[in-house]
Amino acid sequence: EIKKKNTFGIQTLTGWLLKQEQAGVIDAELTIVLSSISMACKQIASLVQRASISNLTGVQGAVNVQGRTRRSLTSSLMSGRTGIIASEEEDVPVAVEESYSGNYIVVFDPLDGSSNIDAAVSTGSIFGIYSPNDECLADIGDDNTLDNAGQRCIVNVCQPGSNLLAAGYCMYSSSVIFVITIGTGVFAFTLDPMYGEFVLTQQNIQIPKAGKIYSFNEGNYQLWDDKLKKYIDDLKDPGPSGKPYSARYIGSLVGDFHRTLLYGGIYGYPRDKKSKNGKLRLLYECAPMSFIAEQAGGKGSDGHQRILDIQPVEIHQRVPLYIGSQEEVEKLEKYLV
Ligand code: P6P
Repeated sequence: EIKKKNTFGIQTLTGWLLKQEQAGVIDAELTIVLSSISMACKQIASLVQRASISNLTGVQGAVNVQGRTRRSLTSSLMSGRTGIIASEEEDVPVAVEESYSGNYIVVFDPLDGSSNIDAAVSTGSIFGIYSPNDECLADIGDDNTLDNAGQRCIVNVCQPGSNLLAAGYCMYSSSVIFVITIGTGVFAFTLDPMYGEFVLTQQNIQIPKAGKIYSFNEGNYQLWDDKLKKYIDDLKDPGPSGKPYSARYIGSLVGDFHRTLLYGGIYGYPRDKKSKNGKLRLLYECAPMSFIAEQAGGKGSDGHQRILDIQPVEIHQRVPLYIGSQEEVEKLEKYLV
């Protein structure tokens, strides 16, 4: 008996987005924005995978790959229905020229962890999408950047993560995985190199409620405050189970987060004596990742409050980040009271 291969079981990202649009979860403009982001991520994936071949490694190489990924993501967004974009690479938000512009506000980090490129360690692009904001676009300066009159746009880009409509990342690793939430759970799509499409590989991902993996750069241990040191010391205590936590840290937020999303545990980038607010950016690193974490049943905290409740006051604002399994983040918060 010939087994019927269920060719209709494969769902591409494009097909999934169209289904969400048909179901009224997202509108046509947002579908276009998300499609253009996924297209840009495919381009970045090939850039990253060929970095050492096309001489994009080493300091100058890293600068080039950073520049090229930024241009690729920005230009792809330009062709989308985006109104304003704010990126780690731009000092101020950039307005998309009138002819292309839609209304959505997209914040992104084109290539997080890019210092890992030379060693071919996982890197990633992170994005978040906020609701349209018409009057904001009216203030845009002639050169498409937000001049002083455009301060309201800055304010409108600086929205709390609780306003996010969609968030996601693309991880460039042993496989290229596009993870997205539009507020209805977390979905993962793996790039099939055979035909260059992202195909649905995991749906409604749930972070394990607890996990004995902690992901911190302990090189900063001496700079941390005593309550945090006590928390880390206690994780190493084998305790009655006889098994301490395991440490896993690759120095790339997207790779460390994706492992935490699937295996459970906690990733942390604390404040320390040198960096009063830690290192990671609220708008285009911590908030999008926290939206994903919460949609998967986990938590994202600055140690005292929900990341998604923080009202950004500056585009490149930094905050401490503790993110992952609900029970692990809550345990950490108790130590920091
Ligand atoms: P450190 C990469 O530069 C990054 O922004 C995150 O991707 C990563 O988790 C963190 O910084 C690594 O920082 O200080 O441990 O090298």
